[in-house]
Amino acid sequence: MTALNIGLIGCGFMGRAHTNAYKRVPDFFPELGRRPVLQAVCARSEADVRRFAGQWGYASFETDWHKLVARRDIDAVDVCVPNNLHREIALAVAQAGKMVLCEKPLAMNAAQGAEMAEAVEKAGVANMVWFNYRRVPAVTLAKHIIDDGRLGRIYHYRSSFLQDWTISADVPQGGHATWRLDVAAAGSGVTGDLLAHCIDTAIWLNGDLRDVSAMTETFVTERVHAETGAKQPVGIDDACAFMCHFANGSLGLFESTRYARGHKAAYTLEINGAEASIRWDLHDLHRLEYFDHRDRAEVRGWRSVHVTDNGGEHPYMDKWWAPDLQNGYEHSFVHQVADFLAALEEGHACSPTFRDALKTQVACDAILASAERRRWVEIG
Ligand code: SOE
Repeated sequence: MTALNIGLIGCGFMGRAHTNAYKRVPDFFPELGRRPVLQAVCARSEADVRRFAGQWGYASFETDWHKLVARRDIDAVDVCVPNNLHREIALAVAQAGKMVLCEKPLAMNAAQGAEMAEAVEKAGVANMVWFNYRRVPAVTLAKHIIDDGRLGRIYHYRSSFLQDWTISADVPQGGHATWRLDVAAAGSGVTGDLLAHCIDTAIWLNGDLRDVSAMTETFVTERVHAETGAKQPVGIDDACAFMCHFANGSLGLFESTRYARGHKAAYTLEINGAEASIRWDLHDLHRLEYFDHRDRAEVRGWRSVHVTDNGGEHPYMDKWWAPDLQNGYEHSFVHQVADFLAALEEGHACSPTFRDALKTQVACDAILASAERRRWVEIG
């Protein structure tokens, strides 16, 4: 196995999720010719990065990302920092001729995303964005079912991502764990953070969006900034709902909020076709619900497919345990790394590339513009 030396920038929640994936892949996908090696991790705080490197097994650490990008012993850079740093780092990585794996959303806005997509394409470097939910086996199975044409003509796509962690006005904006509330670091609120997941999956399963009509709300309009200690206006959207037309003629309905009391990460999707429907819920991520109108009437009804068959019927599951033994959230990242490595070997791109993820970024910009202007916005 050839080594693929990883340089990770950022050691928060996603740094852990991605590192776990790099570590698991060689054990569970031994047929792959490339093996991720935890070569270096970078974060601004020396104490934090030293602890992270020791705990997760990185060979070395840096406190300046420029140094990590310049190192000759790094093949691929994983960008796991707040959104406002994605562009600058990704451009530098591309210029250094290295592979780049970027946390979602791709950028702060579509203009930045377009610049990043052009940069990696010009440099000819492998690139990918971490929209991990595509690689939950039940969601991948949904893709196979749709591509087989089993739903028939698709009429409706419905999706939501609900949370409740920012209801208290005491939650600060900015800083280590709460940069997602600071518009200068995040670019937007739930639109870029949560709806971006829903949109990426929707485009993958159901094709491009044609136009959008959206509303957003900011329920808490001032919060203390964790870095300055001062109370500052909140610039992000706390909630966003939008409807859209897809290019295939179906109608879409999407909702996301951090104010749905009782919900922590309630990502759901449902697709209704002329012949069959499917639905999926992150709370029960190993199940795909399926209804087929062609079934005999006596037995017709929603069935809950436990996506655990390991005989090749259910995506990725032949790599894991035994039928009926399910997997979870972290496996979606393992699968994404495995697909990236397989694509490298086979000499093709691994979706979502920066170019693919730019479509989601364009949709997010259109959604925010529509909410601001209170009218439909076409997606170019
Ligand atoms: C926000 O709470 C968050 O962690 C997102 O940033 C992730 O992308 C999502 O998968 C779970 O929720």
